[in-house]
Amino acid sequence: MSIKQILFLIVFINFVSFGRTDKFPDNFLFGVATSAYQIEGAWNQSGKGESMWDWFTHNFPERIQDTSNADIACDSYNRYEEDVSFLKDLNVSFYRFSISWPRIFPNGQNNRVNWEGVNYYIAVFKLLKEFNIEPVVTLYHWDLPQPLNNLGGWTNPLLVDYFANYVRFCYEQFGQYVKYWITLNEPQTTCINGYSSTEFAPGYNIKGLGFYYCAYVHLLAHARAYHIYKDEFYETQQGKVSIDLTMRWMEPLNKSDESHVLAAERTLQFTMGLYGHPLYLGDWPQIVKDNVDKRSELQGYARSRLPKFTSEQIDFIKGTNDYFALNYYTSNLVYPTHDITEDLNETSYGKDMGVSLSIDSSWPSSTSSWLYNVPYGLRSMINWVAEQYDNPEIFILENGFADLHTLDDYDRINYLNGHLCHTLRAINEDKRTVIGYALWSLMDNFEWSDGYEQSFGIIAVDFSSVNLTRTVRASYEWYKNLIESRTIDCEDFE
Ligand code: PNW
Repeated sequence: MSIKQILFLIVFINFVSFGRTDKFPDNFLFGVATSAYQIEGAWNQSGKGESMWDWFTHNFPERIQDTSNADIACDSYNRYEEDVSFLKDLNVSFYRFSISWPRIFPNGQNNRVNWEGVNYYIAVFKLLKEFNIEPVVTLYHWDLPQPLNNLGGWTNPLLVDYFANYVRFCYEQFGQYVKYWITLNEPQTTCINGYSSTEFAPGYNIKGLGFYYCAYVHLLAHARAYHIYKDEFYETQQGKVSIDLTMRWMEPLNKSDESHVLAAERTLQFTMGLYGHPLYLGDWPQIVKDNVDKRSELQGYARSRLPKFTSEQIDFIKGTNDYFALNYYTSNLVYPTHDITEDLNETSYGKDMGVSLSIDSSWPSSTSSWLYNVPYGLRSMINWVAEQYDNPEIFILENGFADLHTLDDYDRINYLNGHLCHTLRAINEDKRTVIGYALWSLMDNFEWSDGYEQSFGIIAVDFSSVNLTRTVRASYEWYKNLIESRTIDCEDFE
């Protein structure tokens, strides 16, 4: 080989292996996400009522890792101008945040309006508009007014009416600013952690029932909120309405064992399918009906633990997702454990699925016990959703990584890079429609039962300082650069 040929080879190898960058489509939306309870603080300021998370953290501090609460949190209620200045600096297309129901209706009902709370959100909307940042608005991110929790919260179908009154008011007051609405955030997470475990508010461990009743009421409330928008507001406001669904990707432990493949699919149906099926195909997934009805009968229940939808309700829920709001954080391995006719003494949704979950020891961990870095799981999840529900427009509205407050957060950058590369592959190679991506989170905040121990922010918040000092992390600069260049290096993320 001549010197010339060798030189050419070196240049060529460099070009293919180091110089490769991938570009996001011009209309792909980049944003960041937060939620009211996690950042606002001001828990009883200016007329706000008590939420079930206020009640939960004040009454059961031992359920939170560091016994903390979000009474003050990032104090964004008083510091939103500073927070929005970071959004402007990042140059995001959109900001996903949530409205606190008890800040609008202190007792949960529309007989008393807290106008100071309404004006706070209007001020935020106006500031975002000034900087050309699209608001993506979650109507409910887990902070239920406590008086409604006292009535049974998300197990009480009457909640559908209260939620309807609340969302109608929000559409009236804020609708002129909003093109993307999210009715409810991640019911899967709260229905497991809050109604089948004591980990999250309200901490009602209603084994084998809470999981399904909570899903039932959430779906009816979402559909009602969707129809109200379509019937009363769409014509003038022209926005889109979705429910935000989260999922871990479920990988069979042994891919060549058919029973493992079936176990993984069954788990996807019991988690994502429990919501996706009623929304896109109508009614609960067949496997959920078969398993829960059968086990309930064998356990001697007079009626199935799975509440039934009437045919009117099935039609009412079907077709009520204008886009697919998808959150993805991590994956699990799945294997079958028992036949559903066995182990009848234990009543739980886990037993109804007949599976167990584990993880692959090669998956890099985060500092959070449940969060492993599995980027291909996001691509698999996007493809599963697209195949099951006929290619909906997918908007990734949460994805992020936990660490212990480090400023040089290269593990986070690595996580985000991998997940964005797999998103691009889903777009370019699998031809899926993914319209945007929200990084969780703009800044460190109250991480539910982990308190302030785990940090998800690309901006660090010093919770011990008087001014709750915000400091940008390495990942902030990385994301800012990505938003500007719209390109990403995916060489290491095969
Ligand atoms: C989401 N999981 O919760 C919530 O929407 C956010 O409020 C939260 O701060 C963020 O993710 C990080 O936790 C999740 O176990 C909680 O797979 C748990 C899981 C997923 C999402």
